[in-house]
Amino acid sequence: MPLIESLHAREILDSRGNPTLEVKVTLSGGVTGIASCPSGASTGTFEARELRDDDASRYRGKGVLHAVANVNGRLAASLHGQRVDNQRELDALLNFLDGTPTKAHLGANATLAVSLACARAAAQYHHIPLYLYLGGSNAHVLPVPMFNVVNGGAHAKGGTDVQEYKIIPIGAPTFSEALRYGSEIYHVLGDVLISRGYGSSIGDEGGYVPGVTSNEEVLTLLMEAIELAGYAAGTDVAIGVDPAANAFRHGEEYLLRLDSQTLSSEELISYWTGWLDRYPIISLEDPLADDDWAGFASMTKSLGDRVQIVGDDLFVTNPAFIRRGIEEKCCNCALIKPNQIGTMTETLDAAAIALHAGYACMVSHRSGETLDTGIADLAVALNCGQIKAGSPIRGERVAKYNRLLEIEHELGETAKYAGSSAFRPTTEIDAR
Ligand code: 2PG
Ligand code: MG
Repeated sequence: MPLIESLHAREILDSRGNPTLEVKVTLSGGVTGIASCPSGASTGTFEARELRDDDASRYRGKGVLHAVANVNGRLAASLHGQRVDNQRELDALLNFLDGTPTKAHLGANATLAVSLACARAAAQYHHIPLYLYLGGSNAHVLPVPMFNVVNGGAHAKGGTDVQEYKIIPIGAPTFSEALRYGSEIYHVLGDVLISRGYGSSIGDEGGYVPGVTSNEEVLTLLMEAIELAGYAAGTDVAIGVDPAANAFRHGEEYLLRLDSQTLSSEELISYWTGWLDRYPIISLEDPLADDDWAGFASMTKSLGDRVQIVGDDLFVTNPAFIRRGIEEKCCNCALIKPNQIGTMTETLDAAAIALHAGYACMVSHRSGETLDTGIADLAVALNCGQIKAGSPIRGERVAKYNRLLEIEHELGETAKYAGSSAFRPTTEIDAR
């Protein structure tokens, strides 16, 4: 039986140079599993709590030594001798030991790193890849990668109000070809920006931060780069946007600084509708703030059969919030970020609830990342067909895409690239 012998956590740095945890679990026979936890900048109000030391004398308060101590102390003692390959039971134990609804006591950064490290060790013990361990023997769908090629909002100070502009190679025949499309367009876009005198500075997720004069201008630049690279916008490559609207919500209104516009929730919906009319946008994430459930419902009703509306800050990968979304018919896609909820079991539950109701799911990285590739395996495990992991540059971003190349190779003939079939805009949410 694969029993946990020891757990050991260390403080490491993420891609923004802030501390996070890496956890190693060792089984009695010597098999190990290692995992680390990412960190967001534009976080949803109700995300599970990331435990930071708040000790200003280290890392400007962002140290994670308390979370590390929680793993090396209480969790190591409690998990010693437990079966590693019963993920549900292990994660239930983590929740029990934490005792809060938000993992505020142990820290979701501690629990997620432990949960994922255990899943890796279990997969390793059984000699199967992580995506098969998490997803079962039918895991075979390679997700459509959404490349965040222009960064703004909380990921690029002084950039656009809109946080993410993504290119989505829906028309590629395979994942590896999709990656090639993305890389080529990324570099052509860089040339276009330089030719306009926009510079080539880079944001947290590897996207450019051009000095445009409106939020919409980026879309015209993307269209140009897609076509210049030799692809058809809309059929080969579509566009996705994550405004992350919490960041520009002020009181009851939304302030688009770059456009010098202050809009109500209804006016902002019209603003996005204009974009849908003019550009091949197939995915729109957090178009409204995360307390605007009524706005999301109204938008899903009017636009849900035209575009994928993604709940990120709205749902925070939390089964309870996704259930509320289903009840109130908000969105038709759930973003899936393991560290928003803090265990692999709850992540899998959140996705299962969404998929069962007819929602699409998009697995996602965070803006502060590590070299951990767990989300690549998770996307294949879910057969959900969508992943966003940033631009096709920077080690912590390409690690996920390169892991997907490896999985594609491993699956061989049985690998199926999701392509446009992964995007099923609908207003038909099943509220059973
Ligand atoms: C988002 C994410 C990832 P962050 O809003 O979708 O791109 O950003 O990790 O900063 O929350
Ligand atoms: Mg988001």
